[in-house]
Amino acid sequence: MSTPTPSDLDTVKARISEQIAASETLAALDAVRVAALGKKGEISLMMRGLGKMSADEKKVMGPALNGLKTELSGQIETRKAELEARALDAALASETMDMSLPVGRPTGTLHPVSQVMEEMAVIFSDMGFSVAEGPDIEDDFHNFTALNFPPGHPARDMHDTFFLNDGERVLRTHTSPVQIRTMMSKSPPIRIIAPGRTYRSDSDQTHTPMFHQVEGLVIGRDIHMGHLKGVLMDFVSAFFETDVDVRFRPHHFPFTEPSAEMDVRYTRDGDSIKIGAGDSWMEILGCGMVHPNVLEACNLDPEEYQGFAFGMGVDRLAMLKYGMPDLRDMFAGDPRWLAHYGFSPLLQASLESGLS
Ligand code: 2U9
Repeated sequence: MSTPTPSDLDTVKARISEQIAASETLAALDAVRVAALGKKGEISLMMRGLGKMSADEKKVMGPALNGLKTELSGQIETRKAELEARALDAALASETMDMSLPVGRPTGTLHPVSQVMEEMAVIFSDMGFSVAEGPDIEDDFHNFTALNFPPGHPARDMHDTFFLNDGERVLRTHTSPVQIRTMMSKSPPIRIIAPGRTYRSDSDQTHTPMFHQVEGLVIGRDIHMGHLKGVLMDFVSAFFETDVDVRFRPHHFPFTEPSAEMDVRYTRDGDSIKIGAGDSWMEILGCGMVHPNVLEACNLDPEEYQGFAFGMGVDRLAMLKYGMPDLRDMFAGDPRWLAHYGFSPLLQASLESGLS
């Protein structure tokens, strides 16, 4: 091989530059790089030839070869960046996902218990109530003592109440401790409902050890039984979405005095039950004026403040409204039952558009 001259390098540079520009893929570009600048590449071999040159030749060709190497490396990097950007653009174009497209028909449904709790919250918010919540694990004071359950009352019994292993704490047997906590932390006027899970050691055709309640509490000045009747009569008619005839029967609860149960008129229509009118009465909730001892336990003066409270079982009301025959199916988690009795999670219950 004759000793190359700087003008030979111009020819080499033009040829390799053309190959770089003509490379359409990263693999083709890398092949050009290896053939020119790799260990046994054309430029590398020419650099190795420097050793055999005269001192004068070296002085000219040394810097010329280094310059060529730097120049070609730069061209290869530039082309590589171009090809990588082009590959990214192509991938972005072919792999795009339109996040605004609808997902199709949702397969999950809202459990009837959730739906009914939602409906109750809508009805009571319209009457100025807000929703309050509290812990499922309670202490004796909030679950029993503050609610005027005397020591030794049967409801405190091991047979009815789930105790934690410490023998102190309990799974709340009603949501009433939420109202106790509210009365102790806020001042009247109070208007709340307390929906949630409750627990009693009871299991048969009409009882599950976990069940759902919605309770309500109103505390203010000059609150009386008339307010209680008005709120509850309006509630049942809104809930069953029809005029409902009701009656109040005297009853007893430790936490209210006087206490009552409210019945609704109903009739049977074949297998189904029609609420509103008819010759039969069905009990659907308990209620009463908050007992003075309960107000005092929460540091409220019964001479200054009065209130009414009510409580109802959500699971039974859901069965009544939506015609579910068996309580235990509610918590079996069978997807076929949920597909049949469940509600669309996209439709919000509202008084304007209808509750269900
Ligand atoms: C406070 C004061 C009073 C809540 C009330 C009832 C009547 C009632 C039952 C209905 C069916 C429970 O789910 S059920 O078994 N509840 O009849 N609950 S008055 O009274 C209160 C609550 C809190 C501070």
